[in-house]
Amino acid sequence: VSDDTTGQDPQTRAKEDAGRHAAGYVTDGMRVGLGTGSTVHWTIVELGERAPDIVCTATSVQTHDLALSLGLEVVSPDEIGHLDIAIDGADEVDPSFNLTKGGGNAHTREKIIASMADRFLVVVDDTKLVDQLGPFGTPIEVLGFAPAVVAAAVQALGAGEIVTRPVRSDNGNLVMLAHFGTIADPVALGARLAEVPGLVEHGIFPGSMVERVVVAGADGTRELVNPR
Ligand code: A5P
Repeated sequence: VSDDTTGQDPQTRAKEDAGRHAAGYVTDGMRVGLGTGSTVHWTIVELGERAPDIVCTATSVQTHDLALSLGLEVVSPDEIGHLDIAIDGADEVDPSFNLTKGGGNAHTREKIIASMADRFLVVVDDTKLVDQLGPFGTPIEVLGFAPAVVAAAVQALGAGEIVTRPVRSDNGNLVMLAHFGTIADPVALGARLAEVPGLVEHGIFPGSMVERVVVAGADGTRELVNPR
């Protein structure tokens, strides 16, 4: 019998806990990168409620519209230039803080925003923690010009099934999910994928980008700090 009186299932509640917790890292005067997904959604809601004096940039149209609707100031990445902090979700997190991202088709913009930030924080429920990246699949954003050529190049790097998603990215490109099985060396695979012409961006984020991961589960919220 659950004692949850909020009506939320435990995973939804964990996402809200992690998302709201991370908003505590945002203080007045900061330039803030806002990620995409159902966990960082709660970071944005918390910021909207608290209304600190911040300027934001968004990793997707969805996040842009949410943040604006909550009264946050949102400008383009070029206008903001540099970020004090970026906060985003993830689809997989391994023990070295490597991430799979792109479950929401937004990983290209998310990687740009994360790369602009002094501090990159990740918010997840504990189902996202994995021993090795791979089971989710690796999202790849691909130019529509020669998608079969790109897919063949990705298969040559070890992918089995590659599934094209029905929805394009905010950039108008195709997004595919490439299945490599468990990935022994995600940083090396990411470097190989980055060399494929026509592959705009892949969803492997090296752990070196990540400062900490806020993880929520049934037993509460904890932080994994990357020793880097
Ligand atoms: C968006 O493309 C992804 O990188 C998201 O950050 C990721 O899918 C996390 O989503 P949830 O927080 O909804 O699980």
